[in-house]
Amino acid sequence: MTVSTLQDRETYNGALIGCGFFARNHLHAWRGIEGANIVALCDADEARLHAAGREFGIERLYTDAAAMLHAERPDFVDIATTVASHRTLVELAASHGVATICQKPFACTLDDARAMVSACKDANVPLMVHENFRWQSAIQAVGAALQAGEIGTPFWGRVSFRSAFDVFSGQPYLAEGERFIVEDLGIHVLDIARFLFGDATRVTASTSRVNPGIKGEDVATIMLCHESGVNSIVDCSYATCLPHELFPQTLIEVDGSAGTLRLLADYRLQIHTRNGTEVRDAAPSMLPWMSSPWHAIQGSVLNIQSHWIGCLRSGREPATSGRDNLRTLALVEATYLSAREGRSVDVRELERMASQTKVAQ
Ligand code: NAD
Ligand code: 89V
Repeated sequence: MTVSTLQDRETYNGALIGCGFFARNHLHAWRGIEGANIVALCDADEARLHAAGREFGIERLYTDAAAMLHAERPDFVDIATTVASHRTLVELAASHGVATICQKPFACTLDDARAMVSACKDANVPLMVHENFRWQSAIQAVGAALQAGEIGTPFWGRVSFRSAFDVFSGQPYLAEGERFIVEDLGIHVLDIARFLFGDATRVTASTSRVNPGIKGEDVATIMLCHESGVNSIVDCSYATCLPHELFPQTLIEVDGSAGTLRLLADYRLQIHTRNGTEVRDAAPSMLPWMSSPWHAIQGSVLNIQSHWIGCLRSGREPATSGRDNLRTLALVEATYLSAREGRSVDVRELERMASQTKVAQ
């Protein structure tokens, strides 16, 4: 179904592929979004498929995505599988003319990602990457304050995620890949930096592994030069044991020409100007299906999926469209290249290269 034939509908029928750890959040959120109706589920693993069908009262269940798209002809498909299957599934959806949401990391390589964007463009179907972190209430509040010019023109920023939370029990595959924190979590933090400060042209990074029980890196420090003139630091760690575990909070510092902004622990947003200091509560809400500490992420899932329905209705391109996400993926790739070769990376040059460098496992 093309962008224009999807506009101005009351209800959109969706089908979800991948009923694993994170998909429950998608399904809970869809239930709360007016105009969204998930009619069918697919998972190659029958036990997971049937468990999700029972929990969410969805009866049309498939172990094969092509069979589901052929039989159901949904208005959109929500792909919540891990990255290895993304290109095949997005291209499958495009070949059926179905509007597509794809979880992050969008693709294994920049070339794959470009092919997926092209497939959806050629089929004239909308494509959104489920890049949800920028949709957290606190991150949106930071974006709104900067947009409103509350601290003047930003010139420096830091976007920081430091934790020792055990993500491996829920997502064991995270311990097994050659790459870990940049491709899984850094991708969100880099996307937040783009959301706040615009596209970056130069990346200088270093990475390391502290936890001996995993294969990939779990610490990354990244310096970005943005087109806007802002210089920012993106830092992330899953090896940081704090007296107050902050998972999954992202802390933010921005210095501007007329003041400073700080997103502090526990979602306190501090704005300081020559008129004084104000601290606002930017905490996410807690709906019955949400649970701490995940509620900030769960709220962002609700927000991004509501945005998707709004975009289908209006014909607008989603903020985190496939096209937009190519720029976030380029920063992931630039980070690994910079850390590996011990040099700064020109992002535009990297984008120009027909690169087969791996973005993700
Ligand atoms: P998971 O392994 O728990 O679930 C994936 C499911 O997809 C499995 O049940 C698997 O059987 C199924 N699957 C895989 N390929 C399939 C195919 N071709 N057809 C049908 N079913 C298929 O993974 P997860 O932890 O739920 O993660 C899924 C995605 O969500 C990942 O890309 C991950 O990075 C992302 N994620 C995002 C967030 C976030 O906040 N944005 C949080 C956690 C995970
Ligand atoms: O958002 C994610 O992709 C997750 C987590 C927040 C646990 O890192 O993997």
